[in-house]
Amino acid sequence: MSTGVNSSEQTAGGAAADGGVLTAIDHVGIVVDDLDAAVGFYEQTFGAKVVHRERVEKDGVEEALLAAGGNYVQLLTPTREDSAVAKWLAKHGSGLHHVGYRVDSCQVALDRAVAAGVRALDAAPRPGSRGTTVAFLHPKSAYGTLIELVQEG
Ligand code: CMX
Ligand code: CO
Repeated sequence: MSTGVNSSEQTAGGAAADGGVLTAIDHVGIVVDDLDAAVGFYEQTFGAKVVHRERVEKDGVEEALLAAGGNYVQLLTPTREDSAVAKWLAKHGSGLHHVGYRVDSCQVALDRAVAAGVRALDAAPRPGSRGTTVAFLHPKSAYGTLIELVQEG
């Protein structure tokens, strides 16, 4: 998979050459009230293709991932009333929910953020969808953006 426009500035291992831990935007997470309708919108409007679909029980969501170059659009809908996404949908309606940044090591990126004073929602990296390892950072300590750190594998 392409690592995006900055790939020439990255090492073979994908680490940012400047020592930073963000290697690409992995995905944008968009919460919707009707997953099939939202998938249809991306397919019909942009010819986008669904590359993965999964229920993530821990997060109480069903997701559809659509390819956008080497990156993804992650459409999410709640599968249970008490999930974070259900709460968010009830309050805001459909819309942009979080940004997933790709990192080489979720643990390294999480440790660095916590050391910098950012509030982590996950004490340790945990399984995400499609076999990724992820950790979330609280939007209130990240300029109003829910941040997901995403490590392949
Ligand atoms: N983006 C920006 N701000 C957000 C937010 C979001 N996605 N979600 C909540 N907030 C803000 C709220 O607006 C609220 O701000 P105010 O106090 O100013 O009103 C504050 O954070 C608290 O929000 P809340 O509605 O009381 O919600 P909770 O504190 O119960 O939960 C959060 C918020 C971020 C801790 C919770 O949503 C969470 O744990 N999220 C991470 C897990 C997740 O979202 N999983 C689904 C994604 C799965 C995937 O990508 O694979
Ligand atoms: Co996500």
